[in-house]
Amino acid sequence: SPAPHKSFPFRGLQISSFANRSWTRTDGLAWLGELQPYTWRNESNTIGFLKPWSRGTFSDQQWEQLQHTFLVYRSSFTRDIWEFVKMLPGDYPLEIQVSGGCELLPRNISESFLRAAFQGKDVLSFQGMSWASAPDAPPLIEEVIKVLNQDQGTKETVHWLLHDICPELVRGLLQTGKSELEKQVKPEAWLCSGHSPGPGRLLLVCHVSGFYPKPVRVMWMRGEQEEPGTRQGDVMPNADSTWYLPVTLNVSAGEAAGLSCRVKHSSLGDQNIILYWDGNRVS
Ligand code: J81
Repeated sequence: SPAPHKSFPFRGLQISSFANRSWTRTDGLAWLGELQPYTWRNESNTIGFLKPWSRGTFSDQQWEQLQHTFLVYRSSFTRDIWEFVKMLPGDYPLEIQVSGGCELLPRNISESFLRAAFQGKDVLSFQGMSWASAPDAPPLIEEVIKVLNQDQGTKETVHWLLHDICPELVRGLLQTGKSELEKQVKPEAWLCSGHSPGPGRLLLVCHVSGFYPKPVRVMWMRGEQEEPGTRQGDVMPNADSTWYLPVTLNVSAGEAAGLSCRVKHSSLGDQNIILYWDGNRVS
């Protein structure tokens, strides 16, 4: 199984839009770490497997049971929301996002969560054996919670999904998806100067690309000292499921010589990539 210090949180997401009294759709997706094994589009009655290892170690029969549970849930959820809207003040359009999942921790412990957001704000979560409102949730949520907490069957199902099914699913996926989850791809790096920030100044850019997994550390250095003005850009996806990150430093033209860019990544072991800025370059 993967190195114990690496964690692969599992997150299922549900996005439900209620445009008006008759139009609604619910889409689902799930992530294990930075990989997406499942999708569930509104148009489909089955959860789609996006990876050859998405089945994990569950049997066909276990998947059928899960599939059925989620199909019943999707239609009941939609019906429940129509009912809540009739009962409560407030109007369309409505956006409801539900996220839930689990993470395996050392010593065979696992942690699970389930929460829901209404119009983009957290409103409720599942705690222990019952539903609870989020801090600052609007008063109407208390009414929703009262109704939800009367349904013992659903509370038991949610508890079973979060505390039995989720960790078991993840344990299986860590086995079947091991090689992709543990994949390591080395970055390449190159230096450029970007658009000049002003007279007599240079924007040095250290481009780092093609690495996997996502965590990476890139620093502009003078000798052994990290330059405090180092600015991390956004980590962006390449088309081949590796990552790209630009890291910049704004310096006066006279101070560029002697600077270097250092890249640390798990695929490189202790072998950092170090590129020196050529003080004589014309760019
Ligand atoms: C307007 C503001 C809205 C705020 C956001 C709401 C967040 C919703 C959270 N609640 C739910 O997700 C539950 C919705 C469905 C649930 O209420 C039940 O209708 C549904 C069906 O239950 C009935 O059949 C069950 C057997 O199939 C049991 O017998 C149950 O007692 C009975 O009432 N429940 C389920 O489908 C259970 C599965 C829930 C899985 C949740 C995963 C996210």
